[in-house]
Amino acid sequence: MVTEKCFAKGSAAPGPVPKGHIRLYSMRFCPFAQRTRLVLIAKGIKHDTVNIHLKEKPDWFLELNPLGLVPTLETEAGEVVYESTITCDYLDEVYPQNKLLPQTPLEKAKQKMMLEHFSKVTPYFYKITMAKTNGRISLDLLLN
Ligand SMILES: N[C@@H](CCC(=O)N[C@@H](CS)C(=O)NCC(=O)O)C(=O)O
Repeated sequence: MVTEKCFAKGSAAPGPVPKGHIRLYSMRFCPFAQRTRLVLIAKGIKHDTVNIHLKEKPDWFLELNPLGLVPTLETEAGEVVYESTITCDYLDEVYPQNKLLPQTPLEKAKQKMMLEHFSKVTPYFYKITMAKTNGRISLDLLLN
């Protein structure tokens, strides 16, 4: 079994971002962080991952991102980027290999329209994972 360390309030900061890497602050079940993770992997970007306990956030994490949200990226130079779609755009621009995002205005617009469309699904993800209905997921739960 793989166990990943999770940083909670009071835990020591993870230290500087390793040379040649970028750091992803994440939470294992966060669908937004999954976007950033997919881009990091698809582009073969060297990175380390620091999982944050989102109910007990360390103070040093709130200093990096006052909104306290994951995904958050930190570069070797200490620059911070957050908001999942912005982190994906940033990674695609900074790391030129395996371009993922379209280059023409129309294709860019189409991509954004699709993202907008599929973003409506994300709240349902939470309803499913947070569901406690005797182990059953009812249709009501998905529709309300
Ligand atoms: N709009 C943000 C949403 C990110 C988000 O809501 N992440 C959740 C975890 S899935 C979070 O960090 N929650 C902590 C909190 O709300 O305090 C994005 O796309 O990055």
